[in-house]
Amino acid sequence: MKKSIYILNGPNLNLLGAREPDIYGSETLADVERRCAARAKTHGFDIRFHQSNHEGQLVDWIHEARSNGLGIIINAGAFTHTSVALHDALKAADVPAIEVHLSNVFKREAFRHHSHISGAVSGIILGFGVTSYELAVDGLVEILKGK
Ligand code: CA2
Repeated sequence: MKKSIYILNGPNLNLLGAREPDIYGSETLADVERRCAARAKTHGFDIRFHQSNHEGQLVDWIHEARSNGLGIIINAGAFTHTSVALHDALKAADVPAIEVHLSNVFKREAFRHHSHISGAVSGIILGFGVTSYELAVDGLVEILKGK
């Protein structure tokens, strides 16, 4: 099986485009997937794109990426600010990971300023809306090509 870039999305990101367009924009998660697939394709890579509202499911996909993935792009949503389990899973992943956020969390509430996962990833991209994901694809590919 050809290895892919895993793109993982956490809680409530299935609502993208349906609410809070002033913060998150009007594109849907399906639009994000299409954009990421197209961007990865220009670099010769395939993606596996997932969303879950459940922490354990995200942990399971990170474990899966250890054997079937080239790298991980993760928008952990609110779990970013709470999850030691995601930190530990990313630390153990053995593949490079990029943390991504649509919004600039540092312009928002103080509880969004701390990330539990930043210390377990190679890079972080935030604040560019849906373009954050495309920039993360480019950044991850840079890391993969440098290996
Ligand atoms: O800016 C980001 O990408 C966030 O990871 C989004 C999370 C938030 O908890 C983080 O602090 C920053 C929230 C995702 C929820 O997405 C929604 C999208 C549309 C409508 C409602 C929620």
